[in-house]
Amino acid sequence: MALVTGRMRHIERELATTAMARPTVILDSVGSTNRWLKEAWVQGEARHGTAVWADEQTEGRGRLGRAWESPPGKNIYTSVLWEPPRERLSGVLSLVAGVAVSRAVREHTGGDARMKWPNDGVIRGRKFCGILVEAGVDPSPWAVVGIGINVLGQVGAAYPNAVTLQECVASPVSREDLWLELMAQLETAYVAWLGEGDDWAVQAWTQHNATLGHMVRVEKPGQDIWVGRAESVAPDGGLWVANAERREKVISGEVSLRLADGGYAPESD
Ligand code: BT5
Repeated sequence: MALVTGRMRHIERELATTAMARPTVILDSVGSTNRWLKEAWVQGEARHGTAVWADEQTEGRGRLGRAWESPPGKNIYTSVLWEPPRERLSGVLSLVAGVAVSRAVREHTGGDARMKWPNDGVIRGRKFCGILVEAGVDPSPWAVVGIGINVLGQVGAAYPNAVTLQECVASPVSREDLWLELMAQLETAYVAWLGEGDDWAVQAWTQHNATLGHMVRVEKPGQDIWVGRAESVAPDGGLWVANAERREKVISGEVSLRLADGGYAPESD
């Protein structure tokens, strides 16, 4: 089993937050940080801000039952619990988390990190990050915000669209420092969204996106594939796509989004 680094163990002391990542549970290995945190919350052992960070996941998950490759010693696999007001729970949470990821990566590495709708962090047209937000209202509103960031080394050949941050930026990337920055940015973004509303999240997300303005291919399981221009992101996190014949709001969780030419994401805007 991988050994968590000494710094990772004591990292909570270096946090610049008041609620986010307080407390943080550090694990050598876990099935999925999202599942672990959800279970802790159900058992009354997690509250708003509680975070978990694992060195390795043996059953890391993406959307629609897909797998998230999570080898030890290289990356960030982390989940944070949010307890937003019931009426504020929506797909916008994924945008709020995306804002925090791109700001943290820009701040820490200087790299041109962007968000591909709905939940992928991309740099130089390849995926370095996946966000999985799971939420519910029973017995009170909760959201588990799961973030996987490829930091060091290389991702397996099975994922040709994937990249690690260290492959894209010149200076050394520290996963501990990046995680600290991510927690600070999650706190800032959450507080701004709570106070200023969903439009704040849409605007902030739009600033660093790799989707709007591009021709995209909308693929819903069991339905015809169509191509349109990605126009805007709605306050509920949906994506407006339009062509001469139709205009539709595409909902996250239902679709895979590709560029019209089949590419994964633009290299730059
Ligand atoms: C995501 O799903 O991108 C969300 C991934 C969320 C992972 C975090 S890690 C911490 C927390 N705990 C969890 O169990 N999950 C969260 P989706 O959009 O469905 O993309 C999944 C697809 O990305 C896979 O089908 C692969 O094609 C690709 N993929 C898998 N591992 C990858 C990796 N490490 N880097 C880049 N792409 C990957």
